[in-house]
Amino acid sequence: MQYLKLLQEKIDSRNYQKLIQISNPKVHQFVADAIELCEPAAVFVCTDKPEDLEDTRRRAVETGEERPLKMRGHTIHFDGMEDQGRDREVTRYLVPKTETLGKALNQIEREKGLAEIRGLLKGAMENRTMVVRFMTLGPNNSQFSIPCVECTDSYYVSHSLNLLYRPGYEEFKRLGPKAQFFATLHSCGKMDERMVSVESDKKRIYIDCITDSVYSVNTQYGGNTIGLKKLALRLTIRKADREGWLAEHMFLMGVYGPGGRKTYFAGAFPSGCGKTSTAMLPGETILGDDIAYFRAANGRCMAANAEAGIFGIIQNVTAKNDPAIWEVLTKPGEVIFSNLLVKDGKPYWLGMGEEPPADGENYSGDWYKGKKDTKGNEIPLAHKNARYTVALNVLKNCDPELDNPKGVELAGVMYGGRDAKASVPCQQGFDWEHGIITYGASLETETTFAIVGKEGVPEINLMSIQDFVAISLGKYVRNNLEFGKKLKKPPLVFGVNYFLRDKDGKFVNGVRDKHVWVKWMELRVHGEVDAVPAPTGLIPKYEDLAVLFRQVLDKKYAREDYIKQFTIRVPENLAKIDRVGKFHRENVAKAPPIIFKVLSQQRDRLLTAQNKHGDYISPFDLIK
Ligand code: SPV
Ligand code: MN
Repeated sequence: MQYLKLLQEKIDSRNYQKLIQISNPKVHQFVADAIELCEPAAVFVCTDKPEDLEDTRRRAVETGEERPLKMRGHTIHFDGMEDQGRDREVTRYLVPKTETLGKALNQIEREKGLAEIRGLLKGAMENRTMVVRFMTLGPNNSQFSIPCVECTDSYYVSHSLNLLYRPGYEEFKRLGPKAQFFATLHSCGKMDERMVSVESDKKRIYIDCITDSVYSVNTQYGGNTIGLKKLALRLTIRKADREGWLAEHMFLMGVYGPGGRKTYFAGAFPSGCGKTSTAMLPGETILGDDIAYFRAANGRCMAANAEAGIFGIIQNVTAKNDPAIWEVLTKPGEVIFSNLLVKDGKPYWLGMGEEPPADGENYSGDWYKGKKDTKGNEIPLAHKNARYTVALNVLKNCDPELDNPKGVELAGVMYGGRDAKASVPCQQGFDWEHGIITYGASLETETTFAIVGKEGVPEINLMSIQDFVAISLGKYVRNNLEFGKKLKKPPLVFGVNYFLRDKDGKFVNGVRDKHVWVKWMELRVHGEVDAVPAPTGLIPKYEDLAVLFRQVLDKKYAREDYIKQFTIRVPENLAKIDRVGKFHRENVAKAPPIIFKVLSQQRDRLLTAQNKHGDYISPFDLIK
């Protein structure tokens, strides 16, 4: 066969032997095509063996894509100035001429897109080694497991895969010739002497749903290049849609309750809305911080983390608020830092609670306070999206069920937006449908403040997953609604909002209050506290919160605080329903009619309550 001949010719015999031990002809074809297209100088097939993983670690430093820091095991990687985050503009679905995915999704005609991106990848790995990686999404030997292969010319990407995913070489061998898998082909493209991709105008990330593969070129930022992260999530959502389960942009955590019992929750928050800080609440356990899979098994909702590590935002990580991750970031062990400031081999980031140096090296090269970019804007010492990459199991609070092939039973789901005006800090949906629609499908965040003190413009980010939904948004919501019907006892659905402000623009909650909400949810799951029916959901009772504030935060909880936080703001909630309804009517192709029905029932409840109690309803007026 032609492709086997090519593999034999282009790969040295040791690596060729490693490759053909996987008996899947589609894998061979994918690798052969990658070699033919990208023309690497050598090919390294990385197995699950410690010496192969070590080789990746070492080469990431030797090539200069990472540099060692003072602390043993710590390295720094820089992405280009124009490559500091996921790039929505140039991330496109390849869609056949006769089809469309609806106007909310960025797409390009498949043949045209393929020609463009393959053109950019032609010869892109010249003088470099192509690494072939086999990994899995979800725990191994499990219904959740999805095999993935990635060919990349970046040892930084390969090193990140070591930390973020489960090894898959042995899985591919075990699965034999017929296994279905996701494939990613990535090249950094042209790099400068700092080993940073330079042709950012030619950055492209194209997703081919027909062949379950992704092409990525002229970029290094993890969210654009680590195929198993957000690139595979898009393919997974389609697979889950075909197979009747859910792939979600959610953390997973264990919450302790009375007597030491542990209850599992998932949570979806758009970036900057408190996702990681919730998943890492001190004293609880973390099972995942980004991508969760849900499957119905005998009427129970079982959940697993697609990943095995964290690619986390480092801004504002402090010793006081984030003790578990702080310890990992300041002790010897394997950590990749990216896009922060380094001075004398020590990393510095924004909001770390330490005085930073006035110069050093960062993603712009040599940096000094006051340095400007080409547009005249001041370059901060570290990027706001600077990250750390670590394996989850190095965290003291890592949940022991991380690799359980059955997953964990999920008892609750929370959706958290950034809403200055309307939503109370914590409430429970009346049922699965009401929660999914009025919290998940209504999730709003805010655009950045243009003028200090002025509130941002609300922006809907449906279930915090809008960027990754590769089916129509309406179908995606419907799948969530239908999923609940497969469960004997669907997880309770909660809406949280850490960003409610009073009329003077001050936040009505402290940053640690979220811990109380989570503990309240745990008690609700076990039926151990009552709730007050409000027009927008079931809200906590003052007495229960007073006990929890004392227990969890050792704080006295005043009635006035409760009133301020849990007053139902009718006009603001009505306005929110209008925005959400408009969004679904205009942007959600095939929106299920039930969305409009549930929103309209919510409006009726608000209007009835308004007639009786006025525009601003104290929670105490609702207890009757
Ligand atoms: C996010 O932006 O939602 C992330 C980081 O989790 S990225 O890998 O860039 O998607
Ligand atoms: Mn994410």
